[in-house]
Amino acid sequence: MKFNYFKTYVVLIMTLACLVSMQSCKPKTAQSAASGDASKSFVAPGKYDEFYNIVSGGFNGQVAVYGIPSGRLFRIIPVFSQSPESGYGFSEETKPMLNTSHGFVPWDDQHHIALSQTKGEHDGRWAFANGNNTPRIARIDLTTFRTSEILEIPNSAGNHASPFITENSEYVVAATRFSIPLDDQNGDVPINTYKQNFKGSISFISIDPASGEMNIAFQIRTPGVNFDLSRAGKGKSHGWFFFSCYNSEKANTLLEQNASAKDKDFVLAVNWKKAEEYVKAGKAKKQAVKYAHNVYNENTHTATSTIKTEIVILDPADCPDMMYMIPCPKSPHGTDVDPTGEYIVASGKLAASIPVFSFTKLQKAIADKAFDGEYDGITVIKYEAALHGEVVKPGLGPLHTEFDGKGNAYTSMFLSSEIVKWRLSDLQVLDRVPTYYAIGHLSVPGGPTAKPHGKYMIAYNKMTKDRYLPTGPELTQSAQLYDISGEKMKLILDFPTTGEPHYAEAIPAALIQSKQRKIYKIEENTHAYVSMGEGKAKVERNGNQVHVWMTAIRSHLTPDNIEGIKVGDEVYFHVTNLEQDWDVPHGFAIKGANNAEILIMPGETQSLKWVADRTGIFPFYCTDFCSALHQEMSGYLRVSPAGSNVALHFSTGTNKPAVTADTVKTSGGISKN
Ligand code: K7E
Ligand code: CUA
Repeated sequence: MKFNYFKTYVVLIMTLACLVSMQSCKPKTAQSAASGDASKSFVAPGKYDEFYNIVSGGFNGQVAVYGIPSGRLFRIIPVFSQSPESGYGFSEETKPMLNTSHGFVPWDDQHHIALSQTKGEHDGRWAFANGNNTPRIARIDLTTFRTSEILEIPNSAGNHASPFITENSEYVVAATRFSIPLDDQNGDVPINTYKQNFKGSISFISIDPASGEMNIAFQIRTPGVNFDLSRAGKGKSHGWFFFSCYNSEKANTLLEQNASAKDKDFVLAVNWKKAEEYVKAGKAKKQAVKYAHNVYNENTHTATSTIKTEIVILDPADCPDMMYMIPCPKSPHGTDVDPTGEYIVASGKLAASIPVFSFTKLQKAIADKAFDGEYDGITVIKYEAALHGEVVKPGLGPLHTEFDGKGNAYTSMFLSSEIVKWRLSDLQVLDRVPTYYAIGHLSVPGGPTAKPHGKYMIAYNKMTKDRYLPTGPELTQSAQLYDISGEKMKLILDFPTTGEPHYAEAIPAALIQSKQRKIYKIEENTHAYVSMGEGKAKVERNGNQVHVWMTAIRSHLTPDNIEGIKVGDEVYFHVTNLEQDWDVPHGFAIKGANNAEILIMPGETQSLKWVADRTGIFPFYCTDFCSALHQEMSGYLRVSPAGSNVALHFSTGTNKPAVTADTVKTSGGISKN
């Protein structure tokens, strides 16, 4: 099929008009939006949802968990953010999770989710999530819905094409959005030396099959383009990865024009099995870099952060046949692989059509040497030689494509605010529905796997003007649920989301539900400051640091009277929750704390640092309504002047007479009921 330049031009003008106004074009059919069969999304009170929907939070740095089809919000998981609700990123134990080579970075921009797979299907073990801004990948454990690990990515800036996973969770990949001088080069160069000095990189991060732990197996150095998105091959294309890239112009200013100058950019096809061979053959060179690897240990209940200093990197010049560039109109965004692994759908967000590449044809093109020169030393495949065909006039601003496992694809159209359903075999458009408005990603449960559950589709929208009750200058983003079980897509539910949703995956509840961790066994708690029972509660001073070994059980804290703290002391409350029942967290908060509360799960120990800044009495209390006597679950801490001789003293349930330094050195009285 030939490119129609005139049509392209007309569509481009329309596209640019939308872009310039920074708005998507509202669908003309907006008025019909009120209809929809809401009963299909109804989950009766007391009944469970069919799917967990794990949704990126965009600029809030978190991940949210919803039920599908109800749209119920179950949990917000702090990942690249501090959470005043749980103490994540505030407690002494979890602060190391947010450590990077730049120090403590408590925010990121979270766009993509990848669920672990076995044989091309979801296995319900882990969710991976990217941080764009300070390049990182996190692993969330789906038995605890907590962040277990965060790995920083060196040689990267804007970790956008990430994380995308292979069909047996061999790797998650991370390709850089911004090319930059590599980390071991002198980066102090004029910005307009972009073409000489700026390089891209792709990281292949291995996943330990048992623990899930991530490790940068190798990187590939690439031309200085911008990588946008990616998908692993599967089935017949297992062993390959496909990355969309834009800014093949290598512009370093006014990208909205200068990175849109060329008619085509590329999809980079990487043969990662071949890359593995090159690494084994010793072709990868060591490079000195600096990146943090943070791991949370469920026995010590503590994260450790390790700064690593080396990776190995492949130079494509040393690795023939490892990767190829496929020309692709025009500033492609999503690149998605269908369930069979045969079709690679690249959505040129400024293009008039959607090119669909064929893996079989790509292999043939390579065998036949159907090449079209080189780009920065990388062989370019002839566009037509790899092309299965183009979806003609799909809509404006195609971004992302998901699949239903029945031979159909669903592409989100940002500018024309719609989803277009089309057939993979003959590329015919079958149906289109409006979204409200400006859809980014979309998700079919199991959509990126070899076996999608083609029943629902969820759209994630950037704008909701006129759609919900307004809330001042900032309006909510939203998700919309469509029934795709029939020929026509049907809107069945709208619900607001937290943060800005980008990608999301949905997974059958049955894969996760029964595996939930209910408690941490207290006998397995090896935290350095655990109190194994109330009798072990104590307070110790070490210079101006005071450590409080505290326990929490319905409905008291031990100790609950603490004296002998002095202005300037740093007090560490190490609170062990002695409960061994499901869903009985206790919280801990103290007046004047500069950080947050901590919320401690049964069997867990967490620590809050607090500095005594003035004399007085400081109440502390449990923040989680844990029993009828929750309001009684509290205590007092007395702060004396810096030079005071009030001795350190602690108790629960005993009202000893006032003590002085002469009578008590370090003592405690724990009442036994
Ligand atoms: Cu399209 Cu960052 Cu995946 Cu958002 S990206 S929409
Ligand atoms: Cu413990 Cu409220």
